[in-house]
Amino acid sequence: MGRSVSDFLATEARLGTYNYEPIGVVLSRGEGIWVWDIDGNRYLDCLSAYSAVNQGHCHPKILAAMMEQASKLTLTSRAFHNDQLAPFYEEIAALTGSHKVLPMNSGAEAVESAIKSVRKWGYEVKGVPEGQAEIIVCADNFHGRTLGIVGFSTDPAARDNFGPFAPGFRIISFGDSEALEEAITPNTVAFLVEPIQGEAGVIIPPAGYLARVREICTARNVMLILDEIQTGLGRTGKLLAEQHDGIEADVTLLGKALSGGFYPVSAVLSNTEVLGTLKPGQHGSTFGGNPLACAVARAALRVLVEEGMIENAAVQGERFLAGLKSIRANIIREVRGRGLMMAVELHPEAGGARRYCLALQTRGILAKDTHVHTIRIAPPLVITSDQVDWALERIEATLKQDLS
Ligand code: IF1
Repeated sequence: MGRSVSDFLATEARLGTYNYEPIGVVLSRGEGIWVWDIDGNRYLDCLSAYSAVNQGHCHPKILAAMMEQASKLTLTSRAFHNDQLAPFYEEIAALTGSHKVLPMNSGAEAVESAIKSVRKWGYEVKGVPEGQAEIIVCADNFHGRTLGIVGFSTDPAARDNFGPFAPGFRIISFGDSEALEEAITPNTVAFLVEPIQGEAGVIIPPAGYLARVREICTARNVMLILDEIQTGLGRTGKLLAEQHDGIEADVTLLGKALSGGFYPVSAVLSNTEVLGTLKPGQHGSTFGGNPLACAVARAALRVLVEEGMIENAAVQGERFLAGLKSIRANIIREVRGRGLMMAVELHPEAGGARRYCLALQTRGILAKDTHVHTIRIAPPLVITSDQVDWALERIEATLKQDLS
């Protein structure tokens, strides 16, 4: 008899830092859209590790690439070259149309690296006075958990009692292009924004917003940095969410599904100007661009494209969203989504989304609440129509259930 759920949870409570409040399930196996707990119960993963397993859990081809590389060479540091970095650069640049790539590890590291690079571009190319560079961000943003990033968060839980913070950030409302125009000064070097705000609850900006933002940034010589760490790599039904608006960012940030959930891999992708400012000794990381990360990322990108996951996300996302919108339940305030990045916002009278996530768990679906009243729905991009219908049936039953 293995350890019980309560034993796992007690040990975590005793020794672990209490910085998460997980749902009481202990997972031990994953395959495609399914995960199993230690008692053998199967669940549809409707969180996909916050869009890090877009390719589905334990994708066999990514696993094979990881095992093959892990048995040969895992880490050399960037003090030496390795035979996986150049092919990774070629493949990600060709796929995204980027001119320069900076390989990092976590999403937050990619965000921090972009902030450093664009400030450097501001001083050395745009001519902003030393120490005066400004970056515009949006209220309700989520870009990671480092001190630099939480310094421009508007979420008290993310920033309270972590100060003092770095200066040089201006906050505007999301979705308001006029606010951007007004906030730009001669010292503005960049606008950093998520194409769709994920953590905020899948907040989709008005049609045309990103296209207008692109025009403004071009006209004012301000770099547009799109954080596609959650929206990118097929999640919204396109390779990059920016493609819905037919624009190209100056700097694009990727992470999460860049490794299919096998390994922390992130990347800053840019035009030549921004990343061209970094010279030897000015930035780096022990694991950034290591051969194992590159081999895993190459496989993760390959299966995403070759197995039609991006197109499937568009087709199944349309089906899933229409199904969610057709649910007649008084507690639903709004259903939002693009591709397989979806959310169901409940009225406050419903008593919070968490209890509905717990009820979903009893029906074999794992989902996560955000900002108290919203249930995120983001299954792996390999989900089939039958599985969408299977999920919709259970979500509808749960949302119609009287949990009072
Ligand atoms: C947690 C949230 C999601 C991100 C975007 C950068 C990062 C993230 C758009 C940083 C990371 C993760 C972090 C994780 C939970 C999850 C999350 F709820 F926190 F906000 F997805 F919405 N840009 N998001 O979504 O990437 O450094 O984590 O690799 O911190 O609880 P990271």
